[in-house]
Order: sequence, then C-alpha cells, then structure tokens
Amino acid sequence: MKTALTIAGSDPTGGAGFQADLRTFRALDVYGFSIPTVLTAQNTKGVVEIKDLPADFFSLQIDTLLKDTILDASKTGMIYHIDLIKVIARKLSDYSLRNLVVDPVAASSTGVVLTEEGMLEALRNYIFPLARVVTPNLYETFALTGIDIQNESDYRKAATELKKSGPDTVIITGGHAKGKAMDLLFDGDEFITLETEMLEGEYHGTGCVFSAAITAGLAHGWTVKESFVKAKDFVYNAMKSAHSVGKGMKVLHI
Ligand code: PXL
Repeated sequence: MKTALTIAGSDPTGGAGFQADLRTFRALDVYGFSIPTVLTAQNTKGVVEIKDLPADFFSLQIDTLLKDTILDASKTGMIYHIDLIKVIARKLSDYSLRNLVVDPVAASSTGVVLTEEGMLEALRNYIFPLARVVTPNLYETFALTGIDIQNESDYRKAATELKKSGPDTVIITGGHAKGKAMDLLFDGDEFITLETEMLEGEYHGTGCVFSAAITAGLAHGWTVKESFVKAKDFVYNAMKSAHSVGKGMKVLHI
C-alpha cells in the first residue's frame, strides 16, 4: 500500500489538522502516518488555545518514525513555531523526503492566527525550496507576497512570485473569479486554472483536505496536474455533502 506522512497540528474536531489529513489519505487509499506539531483546544466554532510540544520530543517523533518506515509522500500543515520549521527542514534533507506538499497554514477559518511572528517567512526560506507543491490560500498568498488577489492576472503574478522561493509547483487555492471558486496552478511553464461552482456556508478544513488529497495523489505516483484535478474534485464533493457536527462550521464529508 502507498503511504504518506502528515506533519500538522491536532484538531480535536477532526475537520482540519492531521486528523482530517489522515481521513483524506484513507479515503484515497493511502496509508497515513502522523506527527503532531502542536495541540489545539477547539470546536466547530473556533480555536480556543494552542499548546506546544517540546521541540526535542518533536524531533524524536520524526527520527523514530522515519528510521523505520517507507514514505511515498509527505505534507506539512500547521507548524506554528519557527523552531519546528528548522527541525523539519533538517529532517526533510536528512531523510531525503520526496513528494513534499507544504500547506502554509496561517490562520483558522474563523480568523485565529495559527503562526508565530515570522513563521511564514521562515517556512518560505527553509521549507518551500524542498517542496514539490505549495498550496497557499488567498490570505496566505497575501501574507507571503503582499498581493491582494482580485482577478486572474493577480493570481498569475502571485504564483510567479511564490515560485521564486523554490517549490516545483505553486497552487493558489480558495479564491473566486467571475462567481466561481477558482484555484490556479503554476509550475514555471504553464498556468492551469480549475473552477467549481461556489458553495454557500462556512466550511472548516478545506485547505487541509485539499493539500492532503494532493499528497495522496503524489503518493500514488500521479503527476501534480492529475493530483490537482482529483483533489479539487474530492474537496468539492466533500463540501457538497458536508456535515454539521457542532454549533459552528460544517466539516467536510471525508
Ligand atoms: O484550517 C487550518 C487549520 C490547520 N490545522 C489545524 C487547525 C486549523 C484551523 O483551525 O486547527 C490544527
């Protein structure tokens, strides 16, 4: 069976974080490993508190798992601490991890900041160059490039800018153009946009599920473009049949 690792925060609702990644891997027939970066106290209405794990213990989790297991692909999600970014960058190189997807998580859907000051810049400097794919949403793209995406030409400008930080491919997610939900891929050669109809309502964890679905695709050996098309479809269907499991945002059907 193909395998994938998620290095991400814990979300007790399971709507986002490593729990959502694991369920996405399973839904796409990939065996999932998970290493938590931070713990959160949260429910469907939002994040209440973030708790660290000691950096040396985080490092031990990675060494222990990676000395033993075979990985076809990996992803990073919420990292929060700059210290952990440096550990991750070192381990990615030490263990020559391939097929890395980096979701530069910056804030929750309810607007709670999920990064230490300077974390996104550290992520861009240390981890983006190691990534096969980076998957920022509009907010994260703005935080990284200062470009406030309003139309397709802004998407292209921002993707070109992000590509300079070293990832093979940039996929900007979560935007809309002409009343459609639009994502854009740029691999240095061509721009590909995918559109779906916009869905009403507030959804939790769409970015996590999307990047986990791309990771699963790469684990299967699909190209980035194939993985992009399937991941977009997977998220759209999971949103269409989302569930209300609490009083707040809906969680995706995965
Ligand atoms: O959706 C971003 C995200 C990622 N990871 C964790 C989260 C959230 C949003 O709340 O809690 C652990």
